[in-house]
Amino acid sequence: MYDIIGDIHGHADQLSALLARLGYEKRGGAWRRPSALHRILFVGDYIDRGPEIRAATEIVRELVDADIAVAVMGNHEYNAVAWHALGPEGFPLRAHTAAHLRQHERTLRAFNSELSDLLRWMRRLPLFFENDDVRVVHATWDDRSIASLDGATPLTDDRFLERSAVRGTREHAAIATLLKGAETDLPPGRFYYDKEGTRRYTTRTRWWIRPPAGGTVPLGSIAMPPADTQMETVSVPAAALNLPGYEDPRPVFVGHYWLTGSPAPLSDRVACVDYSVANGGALCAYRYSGELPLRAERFVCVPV
Ligand SMILES: [Mn+2]
Repeated sequence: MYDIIGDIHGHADQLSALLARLGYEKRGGAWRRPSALHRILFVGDYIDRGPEIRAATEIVRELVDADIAVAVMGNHEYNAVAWHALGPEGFPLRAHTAAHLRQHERTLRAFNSELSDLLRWMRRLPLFFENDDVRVVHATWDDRSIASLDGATPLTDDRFLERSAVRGTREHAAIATLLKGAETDLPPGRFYYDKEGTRRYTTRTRWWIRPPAGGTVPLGSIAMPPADTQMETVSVPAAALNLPGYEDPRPVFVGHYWLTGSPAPLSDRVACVDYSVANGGALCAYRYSGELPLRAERFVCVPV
């Protein structure tokens, strides 16, 4: 029995409420689960944006330490590690721009910039998790990216961390794909504005779909929201798309995509559990017990 929990972003109250709904409770200072068969899988993005980042990370860390949960890394944890690490020339690996600061400042404030313990923990988070039953990654399951890594926790290596901040390296490509999502270029001249008002010339894709070998594909059929609705009418050459597809019999659970509306799987074996708690939405979990196809009724959300 796996309870896969979506992006928390410092919303400790909703996390506590969701855990209670799922039958987890803290008694006498120790976390208890509904049964010894239950296990929590967190999909990443514990920090930034929300009001109780310290409390949220404490709960996640307690559950991991108690061997009740596994927590994988989200792009916000990666970005925080890179923000606080210096490259060989003495500059931060993630530039301290205004836009990057906006994403991270709530965490800086919550910890009074005393993040060393949290940073050590975040650096050790695995980039993905898999066992015989199930797989979890923050944004995209991509066998090629995973094969390019030296194990699930490559960021503990200083050299890997440094190189991951350099565009064009295999380390950068793997982090971008696994934690930020496979993207594809929009046709020349096309763009849209993301939720932070930044112009985007690429779109996140429905990476689990393998496009046909030849011909063209309507962009709307492979683009992930948010995107320009006019893209529905634009077709791109299938050869230009580099989508990994997903055909493994084990289901894969992701976060990251800021979904809204009524929770439902993305395909028969791919489900996103991020329903935008940091943007007025819900904190959701999927309670998985071996069923395929995955089913909308298996989502548990607060509020709702
Ligand atoms: Mn994310």
